[in-house]
Amino acid sequence: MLTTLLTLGLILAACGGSDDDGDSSNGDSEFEEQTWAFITEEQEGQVQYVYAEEFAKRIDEKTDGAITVEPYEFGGLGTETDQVEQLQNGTAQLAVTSPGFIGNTVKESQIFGLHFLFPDSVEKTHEILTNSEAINEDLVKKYEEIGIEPLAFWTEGGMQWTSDRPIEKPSDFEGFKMRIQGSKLQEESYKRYDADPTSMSWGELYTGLENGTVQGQENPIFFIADASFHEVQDYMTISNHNNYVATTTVNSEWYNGLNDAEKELVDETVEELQGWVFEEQKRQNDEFLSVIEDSEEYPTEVIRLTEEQRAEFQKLAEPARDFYRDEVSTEGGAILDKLEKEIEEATSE
Ligand code: 6CS
Repeated sequence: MLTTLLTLGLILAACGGSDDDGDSSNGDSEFEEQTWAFITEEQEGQVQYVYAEEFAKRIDEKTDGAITVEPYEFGGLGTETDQVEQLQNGTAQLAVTSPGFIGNTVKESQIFGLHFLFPDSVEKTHEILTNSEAINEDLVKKYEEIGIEPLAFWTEGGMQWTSDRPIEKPSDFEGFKMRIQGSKLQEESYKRYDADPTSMSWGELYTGLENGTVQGQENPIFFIADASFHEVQDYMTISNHNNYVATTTVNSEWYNGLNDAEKELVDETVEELQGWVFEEQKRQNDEFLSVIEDSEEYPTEVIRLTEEQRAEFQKLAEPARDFYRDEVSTEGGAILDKLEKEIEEATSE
């Protein structure tokens, strides 16, 4: 019921604009008055949400208040997959989406679920996500096929494991009830370590970890601390086995219907935010590491994997690339081949 009411509110906000007298022109701006809904999978203060807020602030400034962007937190609009539908059907104009949830709709996006594909360095990963042709041209086409236009791919930071037991080697995962977001490839990746993966929305995760429905999860450090997962977990392994890749996406029909000035405004702002969000995730991940390490009330042992330990996981994770090529999509296989070459080039510089 609450979700229905909130969704209705979102539709009205998105369609209604902010003009009481029905006149949608704006004397001081070249832009028509209008309101765009921007949904995120996170809550106030968290990286996706502050990204949407910063986008809103810049659009407001550039249009002298003619265009209002309304950021929506995760929680009120249904599950993460409901949010993908809201973007697809145009209820929302913009959204930050994650491959772990959109992966069953845009199969090829599951590429981001592969462990040890991107370099250990978050800076390098950011560069690759920003410049890769495999991602920004080939993968983009796969989203377009379902009415979604991705405008930027960016990292929310390296992924780390939290657990109820120390995770230092692949056999520590044996029979381990691991929470995943929901894509087939994430499932396959954890099966490679003999873990027992279970899909779950992050809205259920704190309780799931507390009552033992799942024993561990993966996320960037800022999210682990801000969502308080460390309170109900005893260990955090700094594994950087993967990156949390977020995607700035828009409804294609809406985007293609924008006039040149509006389109330029959106594109330019997304481009500006690419560097901004890199710094923001870095700041949050650095700051929240101390929150976890210094907590006396909820002590969490932080384990830092050595290169040799990471290599053990990497060896088992590699064949998941064949799963992606053979089972996820043969077209995706071509994207992966190209991306692997781009990563090799970027890391040998
Ligand atoms: O673990 C998750 O599902 C959540 N993690 C992040 C970093 N953002 C939103 C997402 O739903």
